[in-house]
Amino acid sequence: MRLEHPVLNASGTFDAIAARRVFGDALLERFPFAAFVTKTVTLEPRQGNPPPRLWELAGGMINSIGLPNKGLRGFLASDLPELAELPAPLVVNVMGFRREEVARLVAAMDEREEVAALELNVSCPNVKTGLVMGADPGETAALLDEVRPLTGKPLIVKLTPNATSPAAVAAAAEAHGADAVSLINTLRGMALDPHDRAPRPRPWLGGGTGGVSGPAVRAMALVQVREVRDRVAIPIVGMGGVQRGRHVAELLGAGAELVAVGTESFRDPLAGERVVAEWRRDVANSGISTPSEARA
Ligand code: RRO
Repeated sequence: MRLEHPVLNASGTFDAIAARRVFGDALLERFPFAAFVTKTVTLEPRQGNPPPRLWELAGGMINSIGLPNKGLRGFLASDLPELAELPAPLVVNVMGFRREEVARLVAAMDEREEVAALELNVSCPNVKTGLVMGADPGETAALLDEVRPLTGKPLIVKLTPNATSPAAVAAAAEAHGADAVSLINTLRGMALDPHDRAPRPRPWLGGGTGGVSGPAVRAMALVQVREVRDRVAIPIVGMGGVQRGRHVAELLGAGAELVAVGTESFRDPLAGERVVAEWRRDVANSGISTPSEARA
């Protein structure tokens, strides 16, 4: 895939279909991202976790969304035709609770020419079994052994920061056929209900615990991208707390080829466009023009 610049959206943080309703065709004329990554699609439709689903922190937020989505059939029937109109390659993020579910999702997406690439979400912190496949190198290898033969499209494995060694999981993904890895997903965290005065206040989030994102996690993203870069040769999509063009340069410098904007789009829906403009201006001022030059 050839992309116009290195900035994508992080899965689940920019709803292009809703944005199109609000901004109309202006969204297509000024589409901020070099490729568009969908919110996670599962085999069956899901309601998601009970509310509240968000907690705002000084340095970002905690989410416990719980993968609400229309399921594979609903995605193919109603979301995919709309997403195919975006002027950027489409990356579909998929997650299964068992390997066979991921395999069915990958096989179905392989048949659709509108889908440019797949991101395997083995790192959702908000469902009980979601983490297992991505927390263990052996499980990640077994997943890739099952799904790699099913598609020739690029496969990106989205890594969890909640594993003992994300770099070991990345190495297993690479050895078993992944084309790229993306990181970081959110870090497990929790907030307590501020209205609950009991000695042991209840959690605020309906799902109990959640995933921390935003500027608070940027330093963790940087070190994990660097450690993964030291272990694998495949491209890395780096993300975690990107708010400005400067942060794109930092993740490229840590070893990423592409960078995603996530939580900042909740605060500023035009963040993608702004971050790209800032990064382009910094590049023009510095004379650096490629990610590999930025790393040198
Ligand atoms: O939907 C979610 O709760 C969610 C997902 Br799938 C994910 O991968 N990461 C996250 O922080 N939340």
